[in-house]
Amino acid sequence: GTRCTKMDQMVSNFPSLIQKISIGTSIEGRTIWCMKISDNVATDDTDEPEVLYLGLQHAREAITGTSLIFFAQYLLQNYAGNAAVRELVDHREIYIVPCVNPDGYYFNEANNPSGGGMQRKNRRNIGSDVTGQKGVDLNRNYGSDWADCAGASSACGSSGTSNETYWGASAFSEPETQAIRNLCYARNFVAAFDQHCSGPYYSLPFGRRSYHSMNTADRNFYTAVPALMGKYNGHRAGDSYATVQYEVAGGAKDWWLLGDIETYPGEPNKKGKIYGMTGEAGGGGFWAPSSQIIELCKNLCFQNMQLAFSVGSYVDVQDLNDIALSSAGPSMGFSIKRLGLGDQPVTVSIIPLQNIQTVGTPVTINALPQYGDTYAGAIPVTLHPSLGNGQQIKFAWKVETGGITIYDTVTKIYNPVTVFSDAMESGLVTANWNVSGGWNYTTSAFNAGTRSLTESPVGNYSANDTRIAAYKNSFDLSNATAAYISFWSRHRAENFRDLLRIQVSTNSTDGMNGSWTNLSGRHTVQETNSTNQGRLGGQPALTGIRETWTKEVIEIPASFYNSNQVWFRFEFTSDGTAANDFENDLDDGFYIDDFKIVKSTVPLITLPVKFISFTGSLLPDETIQLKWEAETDAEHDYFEIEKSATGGGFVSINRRISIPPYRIIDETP
Ligand SMILES: [Ca+2]
Ligand SMILES: [Ca+2]
Ligand SMILES: [Ca+2]
Ligand SMILES: [Ca+2]
Ligand SMILES: [Zn+2]
Repeated sequence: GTRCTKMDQMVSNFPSLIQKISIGTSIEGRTIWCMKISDNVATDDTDEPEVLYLGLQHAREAITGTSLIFFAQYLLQNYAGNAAVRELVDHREIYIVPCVNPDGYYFNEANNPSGGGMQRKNRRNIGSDVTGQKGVDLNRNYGSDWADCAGASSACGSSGTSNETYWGASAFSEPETQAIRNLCYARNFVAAFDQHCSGPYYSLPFGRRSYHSMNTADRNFYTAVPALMGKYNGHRAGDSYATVQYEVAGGAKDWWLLGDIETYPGEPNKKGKIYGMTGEAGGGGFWAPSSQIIELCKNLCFQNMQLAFSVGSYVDVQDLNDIALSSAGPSMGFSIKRLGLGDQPVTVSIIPLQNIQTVGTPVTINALPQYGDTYAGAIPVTLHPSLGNGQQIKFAWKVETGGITIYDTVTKIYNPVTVFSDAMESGLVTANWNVSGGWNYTTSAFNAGTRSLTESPVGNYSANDTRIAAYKNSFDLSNATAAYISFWSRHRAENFRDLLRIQVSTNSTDGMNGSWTNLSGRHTVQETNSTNQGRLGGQPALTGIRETWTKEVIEIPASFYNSNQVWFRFEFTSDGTAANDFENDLDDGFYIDDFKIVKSTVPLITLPVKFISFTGSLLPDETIQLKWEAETDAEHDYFEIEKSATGGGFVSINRRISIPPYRIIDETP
């Protein structure tokens, strides 16, 4: 009931952005509602890629419906003030069915009004009268591998009508699955997401792993995109068995990818290939405690946005130049890699932010035909003519494709002092690093040259590992005005469980002993463990899967600039393996290349922006609203808002283009 009220409120508050559409009727006669969110929502804009989200196929998995209502509200309420949300809503058609199984949900509501009801299936009048045993499991009723559970456990699916996974009398026997099927026939979904709970996983095709194999391009999509979606919720991705530890037949995700594929566009009762996946959700049990609801909704909101970006043209951008600039007229290199399922032209430009005099023309890449294709290019700039050694240069890569804009802010230093650098190309690892636990140079992966540094040179790391690589000399930051660590990394590690900490110390004598501070960089995450069951503990680390070489840049906090004996190290740690947890508990680990520590020792020129006011306020949903007023010059394009709990190691919260009023929300203060 509450959900329908919320939907009606959203429709009346944002009538040009959201429609509520009936897609069918449940077995007990309730309407199955779908929300469509897009600009000009009444118009079917065939240029805008379509994405589908389902909640409450399983009626007791309460957060699944709640999180999709939250997602819809987030898109609508932030449309006016958040450029990324606005671009997404303007250039996608987002379909959300928050409650596929209204009868089961109402049954739980009627019998357990304060939560905890155990009805999972729909309410077809079949099966025993014991509470929770009637009905058909909707997510075993789809048409791929339906009722084919040979050699698998009963969680795969069951012919027993009272079983929780009863697959129904025939594929698509149920009006609820028919409604989803017909919606998919009628639309052109590129990807679809089926939200379940609980457990921090993305359960990918295939439900029956021995029956199907995946081509390389699809495998690359199903590796890169779930890794992005899980950046802040600690989800780990794999097929059904790898994640939830049982196989599934007749699930939505497999039918989306494999079922009823049309041979020509618009063929009746057929659909295109839809990149389907199942998401579980963190937190405990089917009915998350109220203390977890907001956090879970935020985590799932980020995930849902990442999937929506990925159904259209969407790319990763990497800044290629060294952090130390030695030329007054450098050519700034970039590479882009296709991450999205669409392929529109990509335009790359540079927004000068500090100490840049002129910028060359933007570069347009017309096509990246295959998933994962890359393109490397460069844009020349000239630096401010009187720029002194040690001064900072700041700019942003602005990457526009299919109506989506991606920014990447870059800091460089003009002729800094190089404290230490290692391209990992020559000699023994012990010439530069004090190592424990197996770190060594390797030829099996590299960003440049032929070698990199890795914590597990032979195969996977082990459980309960601690492996350290420390730069073998301390260094002097007592005269520093800025100091940065820069390196490239590529990694496969169990998300939020197996971690690479980037650490500095001022009281070590060998890089091993002493007390250490974890630094945050561009790609580190530092969530708490409240719903993801991970090991981050609110401290920054690199973790998860990133198979593309990625530049990490870390600002050493100013609190270290009073020490002439600073130590640096990488600390890799893994959790213990757990039964019934995750198949890829152990993985290949981290590769590090082109490592450099630089510092500046001159007084730094500051940005040409004068702040008039700056205020922060705590909103009822536990987010922080920041507002400010400023005088900016004409060259100024946007504000990058960064935060830190310690006065150093700032991480980006958001960006705001330079059109007042300046206002952003920190979703995770
Ligand atoms: Ca539209
Ligand atoms: Ca190298
Ligand atoms: Ca592990
Ligand atoms: Ca390895
Ligand atoms: Zn479920």
